[in-house]
Amino acid sequence: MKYVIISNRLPVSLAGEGEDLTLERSSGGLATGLDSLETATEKHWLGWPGVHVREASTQARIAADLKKQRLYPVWLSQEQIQDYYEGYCNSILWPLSHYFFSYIEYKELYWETYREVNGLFCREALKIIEPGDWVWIHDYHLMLLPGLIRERMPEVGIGYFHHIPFPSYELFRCLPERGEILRGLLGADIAGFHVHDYMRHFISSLYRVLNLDCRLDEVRLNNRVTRVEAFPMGINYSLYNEGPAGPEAAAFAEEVRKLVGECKIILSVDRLDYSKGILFRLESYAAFLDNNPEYRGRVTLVMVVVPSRDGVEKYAALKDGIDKMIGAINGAYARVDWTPVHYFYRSFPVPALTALYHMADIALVTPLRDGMNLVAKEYLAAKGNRPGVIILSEMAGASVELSDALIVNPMDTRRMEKALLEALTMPEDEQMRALRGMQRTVSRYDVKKWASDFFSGLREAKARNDAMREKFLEKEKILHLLDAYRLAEKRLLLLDYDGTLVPLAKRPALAYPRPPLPEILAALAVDPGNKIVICSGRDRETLEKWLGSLNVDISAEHGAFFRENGVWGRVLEAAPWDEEILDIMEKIADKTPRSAVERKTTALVWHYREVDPWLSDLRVTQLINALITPCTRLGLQIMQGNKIVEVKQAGFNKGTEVKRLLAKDTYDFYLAMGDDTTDQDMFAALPPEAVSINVGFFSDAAMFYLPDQEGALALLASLSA
Ligand code: GDG
Repeated sequence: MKYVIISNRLPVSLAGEGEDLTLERSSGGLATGLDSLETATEKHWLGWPGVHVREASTQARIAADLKKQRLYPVWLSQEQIQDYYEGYCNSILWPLSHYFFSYIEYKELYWETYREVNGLFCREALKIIEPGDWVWIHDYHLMLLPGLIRERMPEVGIGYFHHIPFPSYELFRCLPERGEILRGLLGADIAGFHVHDYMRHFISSLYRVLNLDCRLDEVRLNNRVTRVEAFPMGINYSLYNEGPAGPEAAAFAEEVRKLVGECKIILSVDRLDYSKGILFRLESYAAFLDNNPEYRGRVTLVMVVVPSRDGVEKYAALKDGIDKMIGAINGAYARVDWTPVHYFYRSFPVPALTALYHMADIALVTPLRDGMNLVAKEYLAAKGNRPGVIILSEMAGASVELSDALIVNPMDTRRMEKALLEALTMPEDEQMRALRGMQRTVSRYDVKKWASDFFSGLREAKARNDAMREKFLEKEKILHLLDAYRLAEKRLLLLDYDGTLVPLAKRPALAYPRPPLPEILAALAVDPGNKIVICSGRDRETLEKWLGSLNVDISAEHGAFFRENGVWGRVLEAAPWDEEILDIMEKIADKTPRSAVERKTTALVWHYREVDPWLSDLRVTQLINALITPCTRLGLQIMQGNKIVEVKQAGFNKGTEVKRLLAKDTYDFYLAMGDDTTDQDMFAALPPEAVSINVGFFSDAAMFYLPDQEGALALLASLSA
């Protein structure tokens, strides 16, 4: 067993050139987090090394070197780098996910190459993944990969983590490939996001694009579940916390102090990216200098911009804009003894970066959108016991945890300007109080905890999928069941109607029986050893009309009424419906298009199968809230089923019907099939040896499950043959 990490980039950096090119391992946050996982387990990492290498001999030499460190390169061609990485990833998915819709440059070729490269990653991955391994796929570059690996290795544990925001459905729906992307992600046992907002957007896309049902944090597709969860990524806390004490950091700090003199330092650190809000930040700093002349010469902005994605046109234009704006600010406000903005368009070694963090009086972290933003957390760790203030964008995932920061809207330059003043005048003890609280959070939920929490989630999710596979009624188990059926002499067959004998229909009236169902039931009924009971929540009249001519017994309205040998009996007396309850239900139906109220003798049902999921969620909550008081007063039960809310008289359900039947007779074979929550009562009331089958999905109460209604009918057909 080993861990196989797959990300677009391998954690390596480049040294040398041409024939002498070598790749050295770099230890980013992710690598540190993974290193901390059970050291006994091997960790293997697959990804693009970040460079184009044409010569096969150089590729082979580098691959051999990397392999010693359990790193495996996926070599991309120049075209693939351009159309997959710079194209689909960074000119479509990135701007879309960061709400820069107009920056999208859509080309079909980009998508084709994205698919091709995901396929290439899959082929390379399959060379190293073995059964029993744990696969962890990272980020938006590889969203098809979980599904591709799942197709070839149905039982392997796969986790996926999304490092950037998952956009709102209204944006995500614009992607022509939205369905394929979502299905790709659902190949994972668990899909992780930084914060719950992205989970919410992902789940709403699943509802609306794939029409899938999510139950709390689980979504079901193809007889498997994918768990959806938030895992806010942390940092290597000790690296940043201890960094400023090192000699390299101290020497760098001295140089910086010489450069800025006594000025208070406002620090800004980002990769070059339009999502980071650098221009708005500069604008608010300029406004601050303009409106607060007393701070000129007393503060300075140290701006680090790390070169990134320079192959994408928008980035080159942004770089130009930043250069010009900094030029304009320095041109307008600089004095011979003071520079308003110290600008570094480069990357610093980690010790230097930690020194900057430690010295900075204010960290100005104001992305327009950011999945998490680790700079904010690194700043807090590096501050140690020194006061400092963090001004943080509400659009960064980090703002969910770091609520003690000065939270700003990064487009509100006026608010940012005020926040700068607030930070500069904040008493030190207040700064320390806020820092301490946030440091506690960041040190506790560090990158190790993040990685280990993710793996715990993955293990649980996989265990659930394994348990489900166990319950799947596959061919061999069906043959076994047929044998037991044939050997038995006296059998009780309990069959739910909707969703089990007939497919669920848009409207209840459309689910009438059609061939071959009547023929199958008739054939089963011919056997004198069979007692067949159709156990439904439907009313007597409909069941009588649809099934009355067959030689089967019927239980209607969840066991309130029963038909035995053609004669109807009842468990309780019907009472007229309470006006208040009727009124509540009808009002909800009136204001919810495509929903309807069904009146039965012992139950009132609100059906909402065709209603938009967001609206139905709202209405279900409203309806249940409104029903609780009158139902409690009248002793009525509120039940939620498959796209229904039902109010019924208490004291009976499909389970009580089973008990009534068992009290009257004994059998040597029991079979129950159903698909809804109400059928779980029926399963639970049966003797332990009974064969209970949940249709549609795995259920804890049933012994087996069949994935669909067609399978359920086919099973009955085999029994009747
Ligand atoms: C993506 C998501 C999410 C910066 N300057 C230097 C330097 N850095 C390092 C920082 C930090 C990293 O770069 C930047 O991480 P962020 O989280 O801020 O942003 P992205 O690169 O956009 O990362 C983001 C992240 O994935 C993780 O899931 O938080 O939202 O967009 O670690 O320290 N490192 C060095 N010198 C520098 O000058 N050595």
